[in-house]
Amino acid sequence: MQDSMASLSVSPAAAGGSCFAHVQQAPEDPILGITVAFNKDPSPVKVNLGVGAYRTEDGKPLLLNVVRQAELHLVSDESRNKEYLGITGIVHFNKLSAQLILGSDSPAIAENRVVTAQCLSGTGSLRVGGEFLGRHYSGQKIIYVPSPTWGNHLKIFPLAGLEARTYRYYDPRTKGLDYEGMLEDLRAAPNGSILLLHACAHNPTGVDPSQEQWEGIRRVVREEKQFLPFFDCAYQGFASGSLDNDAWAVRRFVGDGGEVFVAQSYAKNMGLYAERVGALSIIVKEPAVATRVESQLKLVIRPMYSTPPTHGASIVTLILSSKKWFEEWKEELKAMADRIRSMRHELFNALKERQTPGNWEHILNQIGMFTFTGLSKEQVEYMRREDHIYMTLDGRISMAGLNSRTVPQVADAIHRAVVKFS
Ligand code: PGU
Repeated sequence: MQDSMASLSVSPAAAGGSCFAHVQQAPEDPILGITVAFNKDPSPVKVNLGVGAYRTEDGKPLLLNVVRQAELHLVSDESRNKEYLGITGIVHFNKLSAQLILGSDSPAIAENRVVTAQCLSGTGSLRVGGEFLGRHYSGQKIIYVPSPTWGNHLKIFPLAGLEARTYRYYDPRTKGLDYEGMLEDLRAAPNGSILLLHACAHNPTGVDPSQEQWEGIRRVVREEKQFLPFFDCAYQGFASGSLDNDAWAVRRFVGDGGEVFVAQSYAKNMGLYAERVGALSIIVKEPAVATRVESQLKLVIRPMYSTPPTHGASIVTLILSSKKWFEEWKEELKAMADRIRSMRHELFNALKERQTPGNWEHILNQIGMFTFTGLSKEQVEYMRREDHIYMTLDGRISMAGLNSRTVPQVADAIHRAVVKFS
C-alpha cells in the first residue's frame, strides 16, 4: 500500500521529465496575436489594422506632446521619489479621474458617494471591479455583456467570479443597433443582474445608442430590472472628440442617483497604452457605504498586485490638474479623433470609386476607433494572405491604423476580397 502511494507521488521531474510536459500550446490572443503575426510578416507593404492603437499619418505610434512635457517635468522634479503608493493609488489622480468622467460639478462627488481606485488601465479596472462584485454584490452575480463585445470581457468576468451572458446589441442586417432585441433580452434577464455597457465608441461595432435610446435603456435598468450598470469607458474623447459629450451616458446614469460602476482607461485618449493607467469608480447611494466599499476594495487589490505603479498616473495627474496642459491635451485628443474621422471618409470614397459591391455607408456612420466592416472570416484571411493586410477575424478594422498612403491599398484589397467571395 505504502509503496504504491509512494510511486504515485513520484513527480515526472524527479523521474527526469518536466512537470509541464502536459502543457498544451495555447492559441494567440485574437487581438494582440494579430500584431504578433504582423511582426513576423516580412512584406514591405504590410498594414496592421488589428489592435486599437492610434497611429499618425506616417503610420507611427504617437507620443502626445503634452505627455512628453509632463514626463520632462516629472524627471526634473527632484522632490519626487519612488516610494510605494497607497493601495488605491494617487489620491489626487483618483479625484481628477472621477471628475473627468462624472463632471467636475457632479453631485455624487460633492456628496462623497464616489470611491475611486487607480488601477492597471481599463483591463485592470474591469478586473478589480469584477472581483469586488464577485465578493460583495448582493444582486445576481451574472454580468450581461453586449454581443459582440471586446473579447476580453468574456474572459475577465468569469475569472472574477461572475457568470457572463450576452444580450443582443448589433444587427448585421442594418449594421446598426438592435435596440428592440437589446431591450427584449434585458427584460428577460433576472432582476438585479449586472449590465456591462460601453460608455461610448462601442468596440468592435462602432455603434452607440442615441441619447433617446440610452434613456430607454436607463429606464429598463432603473425602473424595471434593478440592474447594476457597469460602464467600460476606454475611449472617452475618441467618439466625438469631446470628453464631455463622450461621458454623457455615464453622467445620465449617475445623475439619477442610482449606483454605477465605471472603468476608465487612459491608454487611448492620452496614448498611455504601455503605462497601464486607469481608474475604477464605484458610485453608491450613501457616503457611509462608500467608506466601507473602499475598505473592501483595498482587500481585493492588496493580494492581487499590492499597489499600482506611479509613473503613468503622475503624468495624468499633472495634465488634468494644469489648465494649460489640460487644454493642450483636449486639442491633441480632438486631432486624433478628427484624423480617424477623415480616414472614414477616405476609405468610404475609395470603395465608392472602385464600385465595390455592397453598401459602405456604415464606415461613415460608425463611431470611434473601429469600423465593423461586415467582411467575413474568409475575406479577412484572404486579405491577410494575399495583401498582407491584418485585421481581427470578425472583420473589425482599426481606422487609426489607416493613412492616406494605405487607404488605396486597403480599398483595393477589400474590393478584391468582396468580389471574390460574394
Ligand atoms: N475595454 C475596451 C472596450 C477596449 O477596447 C479595451 C482595449 C480595453 C477595455 C482595455 O484597454 P486597456 O489597454 O487595458 O486600457 N482594446 C483594444 C486594445 C487591445 C486589447 O485588446 O487590449 C482593442 O484593440 O480592442
